[in-house]
Amino acid sequence: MKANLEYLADRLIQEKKGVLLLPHVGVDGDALGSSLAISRMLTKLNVKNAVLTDEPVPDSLGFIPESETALFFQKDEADAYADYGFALLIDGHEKNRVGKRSVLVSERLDKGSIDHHESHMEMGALDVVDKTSSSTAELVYQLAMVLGEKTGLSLIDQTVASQLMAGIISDTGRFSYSNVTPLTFQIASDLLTYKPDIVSISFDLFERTNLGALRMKGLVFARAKVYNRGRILVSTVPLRLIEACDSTEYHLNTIPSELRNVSGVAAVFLIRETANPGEIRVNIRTDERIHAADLAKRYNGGGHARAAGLTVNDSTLDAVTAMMIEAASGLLGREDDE
Ligand SMILES: [Mn+2]
Repeated sequence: MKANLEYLADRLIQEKKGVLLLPHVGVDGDALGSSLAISRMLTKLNVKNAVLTDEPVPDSLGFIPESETALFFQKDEADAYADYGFALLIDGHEKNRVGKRSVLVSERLDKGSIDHHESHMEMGALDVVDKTSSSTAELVYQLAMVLGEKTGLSLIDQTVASQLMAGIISDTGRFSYSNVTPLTFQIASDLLTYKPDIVSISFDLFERTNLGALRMKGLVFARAKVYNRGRILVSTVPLRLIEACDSTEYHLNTIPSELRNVSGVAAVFLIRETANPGEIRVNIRTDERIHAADLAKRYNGGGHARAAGLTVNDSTLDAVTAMMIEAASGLLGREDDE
């Protein structure tokens, strides 16, 4: 990983035509904060760059400094980016995380990634992928150090520190998940010397809500059902419910972790209809009894050991629910086995 960090730093510094920064589809605090931090550092190094998202940046992430510089990519704009020389996938490294921006990447030989998700593909020299890292932001901090050594410039400032802290706080659940390591705290400790406003960052990521989102959460909790002697918990969300609450799918993002708090539960599934007919999105949270990313991988999804996700096409909430209960029961043992 360290060698790849060097290769990637060299590649970025030497890029003459520009770097496309591509956070994963369904952009979150880590993907966006990391992308914006790299963008700001590249700008300081006089390297042309653009952050392109697959969807409009959700309002809830608007607090991250310079989020207004991220561009919502439209397919008919592909020509505008044809002259860029390098594409960097951020907080994701597999093709299915690029979404409709794949038109920019597919024929492009020069690409790399910086990511901490579980990997199922062969890595190139420009892929900085470390699943032991709490967040991509943690890896971007290490990239900043290498870029700093190579150029003699200090690239971290209060803005970069805020962007990276947003990533770390987001992916560690405010330093409370099992992915936190001594290095996470060392990096956070250094970033704090630049005085990012971590009180606001934490509030914006985990507390701030609106009435629609609050109602949505209440309904998702009320609809939760347990299976397999309380070891599997499922809540399903029809699209009409999201619409009735005047909420957005994005507001569901912190709910799966809260569902996992139920005592005795080994696996949580939040299963929802998306705006695309027949498309069902599943968020998985587990404890040590089930490896979430391995389970998601069976359905072309992915993620981390305790948190993962997948998307099923041409299906229904009921069908996907039955499929998930069956899969998790297979891993946990049947109800009547013991
Ligand atoms: Mn992440």
